[in-house]
Order: sequence, then structure tokens, then C-alpha cells
Amino acid sequence: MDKQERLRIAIQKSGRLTDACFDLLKQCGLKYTRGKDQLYCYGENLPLDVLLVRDDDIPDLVREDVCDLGVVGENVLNEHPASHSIERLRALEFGKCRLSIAVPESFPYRAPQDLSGLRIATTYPNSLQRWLQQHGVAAQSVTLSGSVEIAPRLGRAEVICDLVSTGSTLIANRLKEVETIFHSQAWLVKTPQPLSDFKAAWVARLLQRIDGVIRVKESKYIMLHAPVHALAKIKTLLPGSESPTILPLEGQSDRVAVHALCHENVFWETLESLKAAGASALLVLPVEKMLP
Ligand code: PRT
Ligand code: ZN
Repeated sequence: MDKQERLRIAIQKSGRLTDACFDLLKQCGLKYTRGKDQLYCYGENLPLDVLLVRDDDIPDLVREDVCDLGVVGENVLNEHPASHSIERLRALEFGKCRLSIAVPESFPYRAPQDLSGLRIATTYPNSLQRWLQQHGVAAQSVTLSGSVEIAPRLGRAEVICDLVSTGSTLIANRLKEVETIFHSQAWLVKTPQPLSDFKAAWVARLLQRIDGVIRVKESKYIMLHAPVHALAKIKTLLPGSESPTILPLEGQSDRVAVHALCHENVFWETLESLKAAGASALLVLPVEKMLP
């Protein structure tokens, strides 16, 4: 195979997105060896190599065609001045967070105008500036490179604009979230340059596999036995399922086996309701892959 004819994907070297990226690539069938320098993984069974970098470098690596693909948070893309030239292929359902404005607990916040004249500490000055302009607020953005949440205590700003996921960092710093600028998750992105037919075909295959992985993430395969007279009720209790398969049970005319793929997690409460409706021998299995 020509050396040029390998796809290269940039992912975060070490951070919140790293494990989920490797998990996704593995679930898509990639086996790799990690290079000595730990910056490059050679795909052993697919023409796909992985470059490990800081997440902030991913938009430029993809935009400048050093990498064909990348996985990066929407927050990093939104902040990049030329992000419109990067093609977004798939939202990957991990790395979820939101960019929010938070004020000290005692701040009597009602509306964006309350921020007028204040200093807002952030590592996302472009995203913040856009939001301030949209809301007609004249506030001063103070760009920091990290530890934004302690800026109010240090007297560097009155208010902050930062990523939030669980909210515990805000609580620990006696801040409260008052506005959400946008929600974010990790995206698979692609270079704006056209790909060779060979590479394009591999990207299409990878996308099909990613779709299969994302689709089954919360899915379960459920099997149970049910009295025929309770089938209608039992079908309504199966969470997010397509038409179930009904199979006869040897030697039993009044009971059948029901198999269903449920596109939602199946909780104990659901199993208890199914049992109460007459189901027995309930079995819930994880689903690993799916090709519709
Ligand atoms: O070294 P490198 O530059 O690659 O890493 P980094 O430090 O810039 O990024 P990293 O690993 O912290 O985050 C990578 C990506 O994960 C981000 O760009 C987001 O897309 C996503 N992500 C998801 C988050 C969070 N959740 C998150 N909670 N990124 C950061 N945080 C921080 C936030 O800044 C705040 O300090 O976590 C704190 C708040 O968390 P909670 O749970 O207390 O609300
Ligand atoms: Zn970063």
C-alpha cells in the first residue's frame, strides 16, 4: 500500500477525551501499536494512524490537512476563528459539557444586562464576545489560560465564563451558573481538502462503524417469556424497542418467547413492571455492534 494512502486522525494526547477516543477507535475495529514517542499510533489492521496532540492543536492540524480527521470538543471548534472551514462529520456523544456564565452565589443575577461593566474571566474569549454582542452587553472579557474558577476570589474578575459538566467545581468555588452559552460534545471532524477515492471510502466505512457503535451505546437486547394474552401490554413496556420477535415455546401453547432490541437502557423498574405484567425468565444482554 502506498504510504500516502493512510488516513491520519488527530486525537487528544492526554485529557478528558483520550480514553473515549481510543475506546471508539477500538470498537470500530482498529488495532494499533503505540510508537516509542507516544505521539503516534500505527494502525495494524486498518489504513488509519492516530496522532496524539493537545486538543487545541486539532482544528489547525485538520484544517491544514496534516490530518484527514480529528476528534475535538465543539467548544474548541467554536472558539477557533476559522472553524467554518472544518467539516463536522459526527457528534460522538461523549465529552459532554456546556460553556456557561457563573457569578458569585450572592450576586442577584436576573438578566444578561446585569453583567454590564463587569470583568468576565474566561479561556473562551471569542465565544464569550459573540454572546455578549448578541445580548448587547458591554462587559470586559479577561482571558486566562486556566483556573478560571478562582478568578473572582483573586480579584481578577467579578464573573466567569467556563466549561461546566457536573457543576461541582462551581459549587466548590461558591459560584452559580446563570447563563448557558452553548452545549458541547466531542465531534469527528474532517479536513476541508478533498480526499482520494481510497481515503474517502475508508472514511465512509469508519462512519458506518461509528454510527453502529453510537446506536447501540445504550441499547440492550431483552429476552423473556410471556403469556400470549399479556403480549399487547408487554410490548408497550419494552423501552424504545422496534417490533419484537415472537417465538413459540416447545410444549406450551399459552406462552411465547419475546426478543426485542431496546434502544434505551433497561432499568430494574422496567423489569419489575414486565414481571408484574406476567413476563418470566427475563434476560437483558448488552449489544456490542449493529449494522442496520
Ligand atoms: O492538554 P490539552 O490542551 O489537550 O487538554 P485541556 O486541559 O485543554 O482539556 P481537557 O482534557 O480538560 O478537556 C478536553 C475536552 O473535554 C474539553 O475541550 C471539552 O470539550 C471536554 N470537557 C467535558 C471538559 C469538561 N467536560 C469539563 N468539565 N473540559 C473541561 N472541563 C473542566 C472545566 O473547565 C472546569 O474546570 O472541568 C471543570 C468543571 O467540571 P465540573 O464537572 O466540576 O462541572
Ligand atoms: Zn486544551
